[in-house]
Amino acid sequence: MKKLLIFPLLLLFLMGCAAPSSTASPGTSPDGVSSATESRYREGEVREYKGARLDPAIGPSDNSISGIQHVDISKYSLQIDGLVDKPVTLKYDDVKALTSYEQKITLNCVEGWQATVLWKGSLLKDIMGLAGVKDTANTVIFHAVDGYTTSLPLETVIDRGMILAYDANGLPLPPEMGYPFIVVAVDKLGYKWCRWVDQIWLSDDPNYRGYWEQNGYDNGAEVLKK
Ligand SMILES: Nc1nc2c(c(=O)[nH]1)N[C@H]1C(S)=C(S)[C@@H](COP(=O)(O)O)O[C@H]1N2
Ligand SMILES: [Mo]
Repeated sequence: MKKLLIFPLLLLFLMGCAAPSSTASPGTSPDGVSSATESRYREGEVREYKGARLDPAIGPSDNSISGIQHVDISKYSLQIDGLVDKPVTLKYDDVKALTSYEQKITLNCVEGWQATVLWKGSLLKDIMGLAGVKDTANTVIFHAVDGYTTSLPLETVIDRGMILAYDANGLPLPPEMGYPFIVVAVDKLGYKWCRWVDQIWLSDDPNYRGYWEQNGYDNGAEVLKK
């Protein structure tokens, strides 16, 4: 991961040195976007929102526990279960049928990269509401098709208006970023952004530890404000 980051940076630095200062270096476009970043934008991807630049929805490298997952949407379903009145099983279109919200939010990975992306999706509150959340629930546990899990306090999910996103920068979420769904865990570190989510489990265990949390990562995972 670190090596992968250093190489393009070094390349850019060298190209910057070689180019005359009056013209853009060959590695950057006129607005200063590196060619390495440029190549990660997909065709038709929105690159700007209200005057601010958006990063490519596909990150600089994949760091998933079992590689990129390719979900067959005809076989896919999302289960809402645990401390609910009635467990429900939703198809992709059931989630998309709910009121949609757009949020420009930055994903911060502990490895040092970040991506500001325009996400679009349905409120987790609305999705969980379809099953009816019991009063005893205080923790939301996300499970994904690769066996990954992570959790968030129910209150935080609701107070921050967190969405389950299906679009990124105006296009359906790419497999790399969790198609069909990613949790947009506002102000939480990257490992709370569960991708390829296929189950939302309501729990009363605030000490539940997901995959990286069991491996020593902080369960709070707040992004420190500069
Ligand atoms: N299902 C699943 N979701 C996941 C992960 C994973 O391995 N599996 N990795 C997490 C981590 S550590 C980060 S930073 C973000 C973005 O992962 P990336 O660095 O592989 O792009 O996805 C998160 N969600
Ligand atoms: Mo991460």
